[in-house]
Amino acid sequence: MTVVETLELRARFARSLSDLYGTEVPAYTTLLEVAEAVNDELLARLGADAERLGSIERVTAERHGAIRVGTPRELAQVARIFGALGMYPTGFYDLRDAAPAPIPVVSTAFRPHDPNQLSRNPFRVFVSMLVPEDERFFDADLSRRLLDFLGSRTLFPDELLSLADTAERDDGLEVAAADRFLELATAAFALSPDPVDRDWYDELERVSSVAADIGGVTSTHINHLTPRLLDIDELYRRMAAHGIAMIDQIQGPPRWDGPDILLRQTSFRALAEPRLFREADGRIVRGDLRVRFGEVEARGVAPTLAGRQLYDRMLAEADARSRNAPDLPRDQVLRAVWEENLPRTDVDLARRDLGYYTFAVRSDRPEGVPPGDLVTLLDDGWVEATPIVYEDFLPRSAAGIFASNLSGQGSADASRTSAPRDRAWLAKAIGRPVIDPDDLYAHQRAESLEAVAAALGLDHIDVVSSAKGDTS
Ligand code: OOG
Ligand code: NI
Repeated sequence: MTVVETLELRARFARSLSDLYGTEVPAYTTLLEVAEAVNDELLARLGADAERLGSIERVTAERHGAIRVGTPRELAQVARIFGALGMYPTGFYDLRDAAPAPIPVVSTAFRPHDPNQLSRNPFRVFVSMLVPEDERFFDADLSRRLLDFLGSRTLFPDELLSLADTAERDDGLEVAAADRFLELATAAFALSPDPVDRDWYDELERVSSVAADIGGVTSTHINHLTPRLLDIDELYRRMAAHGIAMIDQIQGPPRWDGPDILLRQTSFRALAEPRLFREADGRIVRGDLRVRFGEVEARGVAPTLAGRQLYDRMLAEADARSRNAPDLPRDQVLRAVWEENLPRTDVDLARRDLGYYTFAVRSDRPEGVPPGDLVTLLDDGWVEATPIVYEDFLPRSAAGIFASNLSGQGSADASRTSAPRDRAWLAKAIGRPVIDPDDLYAHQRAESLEAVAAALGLDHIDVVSSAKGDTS
């Protein structure tokens, strides 16, 4: 019996979703063409340096998707479908107190964990779940009606879920079952032709257009699919020439001449898409909704917790400077802060334990007794560092992307009680572990250091140097 393995299922699903989305949103196809041209040109110009954070094959196929669901029951079903594709809930993002606009959702990302799987196909999906119990957004009456509505709809057919369970159990599916699974899974994320109940949708939209997009319709859909760029600034410039209006700025870190960390993202505004509506008097009419947008991203080095804290401090510093000098371009303010605070080389990011790297023994290492700490091993040319790519998301960018595509401001009453949610709550609600991404990066680094230690005959390598009193 021929089996389509998990990796191939994931790669085929990513392609099939991309094909579907391209037929639904033609601007996405333009985006892909421009993205591929920009990546190829950068590769031609920089050669191997362009592949520092992933091979061109990986980057060309790389996408993240975003979908939105209503309840833990629906999220648990999503987890079964992505489980079949080797994608697991990773990280917890609470967008409910996000600036510039709160969104009544909490989110996690489904993605592969194993570095080898990531390098072969890193498809990931950011999945947001509504919190109808949050009184800051929904009063008791609306909350109850929303929960009833969500409780009575079916997003995923039983056949799809049962194929997903088989695939997850067996690490793949037999050929015909794989075809059927991919067909059903793709169809589950297509835009539905069902009419949208106008009054219900509008009522939710007054609270939040994301709430309306989730709870105002009877199905879910892929909201966007994001290709990865090697040069996001160049894409930003070129999209205007294709007549596609981008949001005001690139979210996240600035362009600068040191190593990129985390994630830089930008998007084009949601396009009006034709939808059918059911009016209060029962008439079915044509109209449109603007909820789906296009997004691109560039990925950098995964920061350690210390690096992440530094990132948060640098953003706060940039915000303070922007308040004092509102006319300065944001990118320029950020770049100045980056230049003052962040090391300019990978080796320095690794030495100061701000970024995650894997390490390998150099073929031209010195003779003699190797030192027992990482900083000296790097400084004295024993080991080399390879960046670990940031595979996750950034809540502040996510909030910026959400907000720049909202049709209205929505309404939230901050004085009312929120419903507490965190990673542990989410894991319990969906009956699966939700992994802390930092554990994955730390584990990958630790494994590489163990291999280095074994090769050099050391029992242990200290990540932070005590030898040279290095505090630079
Ligand atoms: C998700 C927004 C977040 C990202 O890349 O940070 C996101 C959504 O619009 O549902 O996709
Ligand atoms: Ni996105």
